[in-house]
Order: sequence, then structure tokens, then C-alpha cells
Amino acid sequence: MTTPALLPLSGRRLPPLNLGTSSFPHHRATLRLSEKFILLLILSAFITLCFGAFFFLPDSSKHKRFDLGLEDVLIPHVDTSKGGKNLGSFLIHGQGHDEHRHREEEERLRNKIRADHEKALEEAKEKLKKSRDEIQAEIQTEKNKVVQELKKKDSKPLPPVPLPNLIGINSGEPADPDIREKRNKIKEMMKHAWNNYRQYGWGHNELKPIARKGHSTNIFGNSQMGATIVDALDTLYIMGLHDEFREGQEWIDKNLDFSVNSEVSVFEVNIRFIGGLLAAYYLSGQEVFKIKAVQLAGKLLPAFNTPTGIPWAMVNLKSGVGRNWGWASAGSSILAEFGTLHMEFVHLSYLTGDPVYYNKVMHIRKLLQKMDRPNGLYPNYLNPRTGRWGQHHTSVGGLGDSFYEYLLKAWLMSDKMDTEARKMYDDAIEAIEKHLIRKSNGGLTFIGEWKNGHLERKMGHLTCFAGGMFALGADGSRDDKAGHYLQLGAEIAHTCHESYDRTTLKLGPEAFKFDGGVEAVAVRQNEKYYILRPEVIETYWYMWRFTHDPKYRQWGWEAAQAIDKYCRVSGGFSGVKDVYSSSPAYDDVQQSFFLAETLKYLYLLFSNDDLLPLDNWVFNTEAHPLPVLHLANTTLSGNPAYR
Ligand code: DMJ
Repeated sequence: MTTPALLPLSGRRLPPLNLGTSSFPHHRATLRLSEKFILLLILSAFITLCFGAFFFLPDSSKHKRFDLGLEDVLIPHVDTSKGGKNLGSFLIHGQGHDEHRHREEEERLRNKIRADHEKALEEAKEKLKKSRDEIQAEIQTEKNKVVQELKKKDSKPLPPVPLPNLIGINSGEPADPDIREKRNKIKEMMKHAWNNYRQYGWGHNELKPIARKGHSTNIFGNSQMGATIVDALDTLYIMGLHDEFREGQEWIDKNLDFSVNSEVSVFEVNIRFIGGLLAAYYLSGQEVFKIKAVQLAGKLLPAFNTPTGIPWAMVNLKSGVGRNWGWASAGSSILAEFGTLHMEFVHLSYLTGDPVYYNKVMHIRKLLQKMDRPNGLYPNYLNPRTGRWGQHHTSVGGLGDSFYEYLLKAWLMSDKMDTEARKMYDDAIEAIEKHLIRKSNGGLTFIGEWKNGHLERKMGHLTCFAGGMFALGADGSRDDKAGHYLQLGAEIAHTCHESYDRTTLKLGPEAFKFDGGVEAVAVRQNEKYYILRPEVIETYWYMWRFTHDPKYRQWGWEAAQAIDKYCRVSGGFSGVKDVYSSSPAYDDVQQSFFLAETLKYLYLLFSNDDLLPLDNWVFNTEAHPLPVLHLANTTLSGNPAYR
């Protein structure tokens, strides 16, 4: 009938109230009336204001006192009615001293109820007098308070985690004066790129070096999140450009805010921002980078809310609404995008002790493992609603590339404990070798693209990273084929060098063919551009580390000189539209990956191997070095914060 909460107000289970003296019957009646009045008023105020009335209730501390007070008294009564002996005996034997104490207690309580009600009534009346604007302003103030509380919570220090072995972050000075000079030249190029960005594009995502203003692309939505700053940090650090590093850190600390109404690429934000922030954290030990990385990762998580758990390509950082690229086959997500989250997400779980990130990427892996693969190949498109493949296109370049890279790197990053990832990598590479890798008539090894049962004899600049990947994965390969994979890496490096060498500018085109007498040359006009990409130099560097064949330094130096000659302008570095033209037009974009990757790989190529040794560091696909985690197993149980 009556809810327990109403018992104290109706007083049905209390003995008749004795307010201390029978000489005030009128007062007693008035009090009951005023109680009813109070009840009515509160009830009507509640109904009128509907759910918004939440803000008009007396503050919670009042509720608390009220409830507690009643509870103390009611329990004995309830027990009495049940004939209880323990607490109930408090009233059964309610004579003399006990009864007197009980009356006093009731009196005190009654007064308190009355005072509370009167106060609540006054407050309710006051609220009702306020204008709509005042009420809205109050609601806004309450909301702001909540936001502030959340912000405080966000910037709370994370649990301390022992840092992995951070070897070789301040070394690498070559003894050979010629190599030292080359290394210094690369550092000078970095300063030129950074200084111009700082002067003309500071805080924008990228720089237009000719127009001398900020630039951005749709991968960053309409945000201004300083992509170049975040992407460049670790390169600045390893080059010893510490003043510039500090400037970047200060900007990030004060300005990098992810609560923006902007639809960004989950993949790009992960590899550039989360990867960049995590690497900066490990190198410098500055907590701010870790905190920002974790805040940002939280903003990406809603992208995983799909029927399959395969994330959307894009997510709105504010609303959390996700969707896929309009151009992707049948509303699909892209293999190279949802398959390139593993490294960063495992580190996030390691650093926070929160398995949510780890679970997300392992779920993707498990789902992929269960799926049929045509010819053992992974198609580039997967529909996140149905869990079915889109078009059967397979590529080791755009749309596929870093998925394979991250299988290998998941294994390396786990101190080679994640053998499941290694197996997936080995299986995938075997299928790729069988179906996609061919030799041209002129003897150049190339990796083509699989399109609905047909091999397209075309290779992208992006695909050239695979030379380095094969070399990196040689050690630990199945059937002890290390020599074979190192050789394959060398052949890809050679082919990609040819694609540079056969141009006028000695810079590689975006895509090149091996068809009808054409060898490693772009045919279509819209494939002749070079946008400061790193993949060929990346492969030179890995090959250098594994073979120390001086030709890789030579090839790297050729590329560095060509970039300095043809891409350098007074306002920074720009891509060029045609590498076969002696006077090419500029595209007027200084890509953030030029500072993150191209210049970093060049600098490493002219450094000693003790700078970021590959036994201790694994580079994410944007060249951000993350340390090997010596976890007991891949479930992160080695991490004390997780335990
Ligand atoms: C970089 O952002 C990354 O390397 C990514 O994996 C693909 N390529 C671009 C630069 O070319």
C-alpha cells in the first residue's frame, strides 16, 4: 500500500504523536495541516517541473540526513509489529526511562522534519518565482560543474606502471665525418620544416609552404589539432632538438583538446596522434603525453559500437557517431584501417591497466581468424554491419598494407610471445608470395594487386614499405626461411629504387607499372606525383640495419638530395605533381608524415644502430617508436597495473 519511503510522512506506524504537551491541540492540528500543505506543494512543484524538477529538489545532504534519521527510529517499530525480541524489545519494554528517551527522540525528529519541510518549501517557492532564463542559467551552471568534475577526473594521474627497458634514446652519433655531415644535413632539413610550420601553420594540422598558411585534410575533419606537432615530437627528440620539443609539449599541454565537434579518421588519429603521443611519452617520460593519448583513445572507442565490433572508419570526437567512407565498397570498413590499431591499443592497456583497448583489438583479430579467405588472401573491405567481405580486392599497398605490418609487429612488440599474430603473418605472407609477387620481364620483383581473380601488375609507392617488413620478419620465419625473406626485402628495395631512378627528379611516383614493356614507371598522369612519402626510405633503413650494405645509405642520400633540391621551398617542403617533369608544379602541402617518418628514417639511416635498436623498439606504421613489452603473455598479466 504505502511505500516505505512514505511511512515517516504518514506516520502510520508511529504511535500517536505526542508533541510534548496536550495544551496545544490547535498547534498540533495546524502542524498536520501544514504538513499536508507542504506535501501538496512539493508534489505539485514536482509534477509541474516534470523531470527538470530534479534540479529543484532540496540538496542531497538533506535527503541523507532525513532518511538516516527516520531509519534509526523506524527499525524498532517494524520489529515490534513482528513481535521481534531484540530491537523490538526496545518498545515492548518501552516503560520508564526507555519510553522517555524514545519520546524525546521522536520530538527531536518531528522538529527536524518540520524544519526540513519548511526549508524545502521556501526553496521550492523561491525556485518557482524565478524566470525561465534564470532557471536555464542554473541548469547550465549545474552542467558546467559536471563537465569540470569530468575534466578533473580525466586529468587524474594514471596508475604508475614500470617503464619498459628504454634503451638507445640518446645515442647514434656516427664516427665517420662524412656520415655525420649527412646526418647533420637531415637535421637541418627537419629544422627548416619545423620552423616554417611554427611560423606559418602553428596549431593547424599541416602547412601550406607556398601559400604560407595552415592546411588540413578530411582525415582530420574540421579540427585544428596540431597534427604536425604531435607527429614530429619524437623526431625532434631523437635529433636532440630539445627546445623545439619543449615548444611542442607546451602547445599540447595548453591547447590540444579532443572535445571537438569533428569527424576524424580513426586510423589516422591512432597512428599519428596516439602513436606520436605514446612515443613522446616513452622517450621523454613526460606524463602529459600519456594523459592526452588516453583521453584521445577514449574518444575513439565509440567507433567500435558496430554490430560486429569492426570499427567505423570515421568517428565524430564529440558525439561519438561513426560512419564509413562513402567510396568504400558496400559500406565497408578498410582492412588497413581497422587492422592497424593493435600496437597502440595494447600499449594503452599496458599504461592504464584498463583491458578495454586490448579487448577491442583482440576481438577484431578473433573475428578475422574465423573468416574464410579467398586463396588465403585478406580482402581490403569488410562490412562492419554484416561481417562479410566487400569486393575481393587484396593489396599490400593502400587499403591493406599496415594490417600485415601490424601482425608482424604485434609479435615483435610482445617480445615474440604473441605467436598467434606471427602465425597469421606467416600465413598471409605465404599467400601473398604465391598470388601477388611476380618478376617482371626485366627481372624486377614486384608486388601486384589482386582484383576479383585477376592480378594487376601495378605497384604503389605505399607498397614499397614491404621490403623493410620482409627483412624485419625474416628472423623467426617459418621453416627457417630467414635468408629467403631478407632476399625478398632486398629485391623489393631494388625495384623501388628503380622507380626513383627512372624519373627525372630521382623521386618515386605514386604508382608504377610492369606491363607491356613498361617497367617501374608511372603511366597515368595522376600517378606521377610524389608527396614526400617515406616508404622507400623506410625500406632502405631496415635493409641497412640488417645488411649494412652501403648501397642503402647511398640510395637514401640520393633521395634526401632530390627532396632538398626539388621539394624544398623557402616556406618549408612541398610535394611535387610530376616526377618526370624537370619543372614540376608543387602541390603546396607539407605532410605531417614528412616530419614523422621521412626525415626520421633518413636520420636513422645516417646514425649508428644503437639509436633505437630494433631488439628494444618497434616502430608503428607512422614511424613512432614504441618499446617492446616484456609481458608474461599477451593477456597483459605481466602488467602490475592491470593486476
Ligand atoms: C603514413 O601515414 C603511414 O605510413 C601509413 O601507414 C600509410 N602511409 C602514410 C605515408 O605515406
